Amino acid sequence: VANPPASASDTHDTGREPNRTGLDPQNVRRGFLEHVRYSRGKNPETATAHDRFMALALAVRDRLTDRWVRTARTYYEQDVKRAYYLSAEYLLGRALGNNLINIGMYEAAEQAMREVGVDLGTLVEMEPDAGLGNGGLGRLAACFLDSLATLGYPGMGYGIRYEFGIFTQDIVDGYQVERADEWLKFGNPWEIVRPEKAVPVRFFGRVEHHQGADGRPVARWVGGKTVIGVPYDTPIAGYGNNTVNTLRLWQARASEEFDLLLFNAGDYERSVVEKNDSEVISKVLYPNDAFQAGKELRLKQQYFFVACSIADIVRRYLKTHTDFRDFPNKAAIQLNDTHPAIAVAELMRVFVDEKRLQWDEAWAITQATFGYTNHTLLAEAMEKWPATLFERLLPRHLEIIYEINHRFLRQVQIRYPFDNDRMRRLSLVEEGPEKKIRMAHLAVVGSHSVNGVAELHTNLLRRDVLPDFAEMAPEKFNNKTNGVTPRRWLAWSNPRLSKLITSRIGEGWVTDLDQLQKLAPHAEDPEFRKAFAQVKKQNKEDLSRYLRDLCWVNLDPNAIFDVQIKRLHEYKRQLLNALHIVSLWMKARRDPSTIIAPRVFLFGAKAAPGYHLAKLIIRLVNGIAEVVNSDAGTTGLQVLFVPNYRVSLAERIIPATDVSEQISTAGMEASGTGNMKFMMNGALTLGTLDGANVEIRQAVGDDNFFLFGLTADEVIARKRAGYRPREEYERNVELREALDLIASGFFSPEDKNLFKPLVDSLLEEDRYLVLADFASYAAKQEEVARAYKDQEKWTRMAILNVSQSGIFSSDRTIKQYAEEIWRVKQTPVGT
Ligand code: B1N
Repeated sequence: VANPPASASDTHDTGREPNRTGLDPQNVRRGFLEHVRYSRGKNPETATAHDRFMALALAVRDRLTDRWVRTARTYYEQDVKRAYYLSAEYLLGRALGNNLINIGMYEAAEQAMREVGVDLGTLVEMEPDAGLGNGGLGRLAACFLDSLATLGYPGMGYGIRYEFGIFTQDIVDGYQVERADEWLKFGNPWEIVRPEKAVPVRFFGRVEHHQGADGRPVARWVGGKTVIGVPYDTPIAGYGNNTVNTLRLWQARASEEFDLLLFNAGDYERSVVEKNDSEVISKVLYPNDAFQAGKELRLKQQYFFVACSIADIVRRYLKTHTDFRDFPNKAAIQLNDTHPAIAVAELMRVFVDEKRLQWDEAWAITQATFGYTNHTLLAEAMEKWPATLFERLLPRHLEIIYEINHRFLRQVQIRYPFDNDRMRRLSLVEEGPEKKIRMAHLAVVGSHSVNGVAELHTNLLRRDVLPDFAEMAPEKFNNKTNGVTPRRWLAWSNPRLSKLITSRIGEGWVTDLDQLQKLAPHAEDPEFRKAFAQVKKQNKEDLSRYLRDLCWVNLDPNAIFDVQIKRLHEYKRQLLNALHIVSLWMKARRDPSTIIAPRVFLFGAKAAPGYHLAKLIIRLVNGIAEVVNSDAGTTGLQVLFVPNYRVSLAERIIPATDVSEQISTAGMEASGTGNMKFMMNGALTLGTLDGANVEIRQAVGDDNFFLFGLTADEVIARKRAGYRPREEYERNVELREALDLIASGFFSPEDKNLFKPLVDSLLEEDRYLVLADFASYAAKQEEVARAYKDQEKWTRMAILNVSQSGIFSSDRTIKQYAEEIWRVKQTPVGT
């Protein structure tokens, strides 16, 4: 990609030379050296590796800046409709490599660094992951930002600038130990703070009702406390174009440095406490994935970033408009799950209370503006807030929610007279010992679009979770199957495979992933298969080297690399994987020839700090690893729990994977996105008919997918029929032996009863049907091992997986959101 010349007015503005931010190696080298000196205050000789990372990152940011400014100007001048993505989480990972790839200066940077005696790979490793998310939901938001920019859509992300992202995980004596993620400690070279765009946010207080001058009632939310939201902007560069969009993250600041009244009264301590109360709002990401803890601070976080973002969006609209009739033609707001759902009430508050719109007009505009994406069917993840909490924290919003509910239920009553049960089911308010606000219901009634994230998930959403809403407003419901960005998850993370692919079909696949289909015929070419297998082997060697230094283990790169990396959750069934490993190992002890093909089992997973059973599963996997790895009689089996799983680790592991474990109980995993990354990198999926696995299997064909387990409907039927896990245990010798060995304390010699809670939960309830699916899983695993022995056939299957992965590009997903929900248009940015 050629460096766009700065426009005449740009250079005139600053008087800088036109090629200050050129992309050729000489220019990059000069930019780097200047930042070493003038941003870091160092000589090349005294600069640390971290100084060098910062200097290069700043040189890269300089090279994004003209495009960033031009992008903003283009959207403003053309007054385009924008898509606003509201998300409590963005799991961005590292930015340096991705930005180098997207603006087409990776090779130039590599050469520039070589010329000054610096290894680019070492600098890349200096960058901490931006871990402002838990798992799939946050990573999806990050992939969407990449696709929006690459496709040239006017899109913007809003969220929270957590000072501490997802915790760092240490493994100590087999247990997870959490440490604070101090990602900002050494500075963040990508962000720009914009204090002039700060927004005040009110909490608590009370509502006063008056008669307005126009005779209409006026509500005034007064008193309470004010917190300031300060925006920090991060550039999001498209691949191979001039688009640089913005991710705007809000940081909470106390409204005054400290309360002067208190300070002057001598109560210094209390004045500083108040400051803490405000600034704690953006302190830390809640580390729960698909679970609602119901903490007041969490609701404060949600309202905080929503209020800031809505104010920002309305302010931007009013720069070019005088009334709100055109608002839905200029702004589409997507709610990433219900975490920002309070935005529905907040936009109504701004319209009705501040801008004095009539309720009905405000409501029509609001509905036309919002779309809601649901990401989970799990009951324990559904956000419901006690009305009492709402009343204290956001008194005006509770009134507005009651008004929305009143008007909505009246419509229900007209459509379904005398159906009180239906009214109770549809209400935004759950009655019971404690009144609660159902945030999903608020999001559904406040939006014109409600989508699930995979076909199966959307169908289950319609049928089982929101059936009354789907019946009343079927046209709202739609599916948007998730996707992942091929820039990070193939071009950047797997350079060997990328090069091989490009050598056969050209480089068009990077922005048009369906072109990977052109690889299918090459699966029949023995030369291509050989090169493909070689790439996988080299990636496995790289990973083995990395894990040797990190974990002090020597993994066999000739073994099958069988990988399960995702959050630790009972429904994801890491336990099924672990139980099977125990049974494999027991068989191999009796007869080593039962090891059909050598295998390395890799796990990576963070458990929510309060999720005791999940943490116990981590301890179990480590207990199993200790035994299996030290048993000289079963060298064909290795087990490793890789600590601190995160985006940058996924980038190393996925290209080296042979078998992708996607083994959730059918009907529980809304989509999954790791499954797509593995497929794109030539791993074969061992999976249930859950989430997007269904569509992966459809795309690649049954012959190239290892399917096992009950279907979602069968899971429901089994539970309805009265599932008895102990019967599975009695029936299956291998399962029984494995469970008995765990129960005996063999993997926890220091505490024989350590795993009793795990074994008991499996034998007594087994909510996720681990035992019911065990036999089917074990049988399919045996098939996997036999298939791997035919290397030619395996490689053919792997190539076919890559070739059919095009539909899982987030570019496809984002085009569907843009065309079918947001109605925003691609708006190229000129040079
Ligand atoms: O969202 C991903 C899906 O691919 C996964 O299947 C799904 O589990 C994940 C509350 C969540 N659903 N719900 C959450 C995260 C944090 C939180 O505080 C819920 N994450 C998902 C992308 O669609």
